[in-house]
Amino acid sequence: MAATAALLSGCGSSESTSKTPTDAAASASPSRSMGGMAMGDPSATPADKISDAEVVKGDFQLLDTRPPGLDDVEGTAWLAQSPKGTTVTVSLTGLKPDDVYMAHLHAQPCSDGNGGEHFRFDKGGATTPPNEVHLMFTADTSGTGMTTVNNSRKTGEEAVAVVVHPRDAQDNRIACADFDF
Ligand SMILES: [Cu+2]
Repeated sequence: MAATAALLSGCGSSESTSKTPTDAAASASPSRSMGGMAMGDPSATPADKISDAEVVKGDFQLLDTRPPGLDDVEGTAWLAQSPKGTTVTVSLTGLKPDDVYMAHLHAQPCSDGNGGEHFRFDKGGATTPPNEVHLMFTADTSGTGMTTVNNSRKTGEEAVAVVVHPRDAQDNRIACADFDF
């Protein structure tokens, strides 16, 4: 009888809390555990090394909306789609040492509104991962930054570009890369 009661009460209470949004916690504290799960892991297998994948890439081009001091930013983004979903890797140099950056998959080409809106799997859905693809990373002391993120769904050809921003000033788009589908 005691076991039955525990089972019944456990059923209702633990399930209902498992989908709590984590975005607020993630931006308040850039901890490894959050970033590793939802917004990238620098040690993950990069997109251009995923087996059984279709891989496209793009070179970052500077945008006029970039903040001062970022005129030498360059780099590459890769997007791999495999039976496991989508993997995105960004690799950049010329960033400000130790600064934190955010990159997203965007839904329009770089020439169209600097990438336009964020790509979303469900158009009317959440503006946070995993419904969007975000990559947060910190530049090292030489201004180099890279990371990789995985998503279990395939973007198809709808996520056409990656835009990188300073994490704390996301209106200031630094650079954009168009994928070569
Ligand atoms: Cu963005």
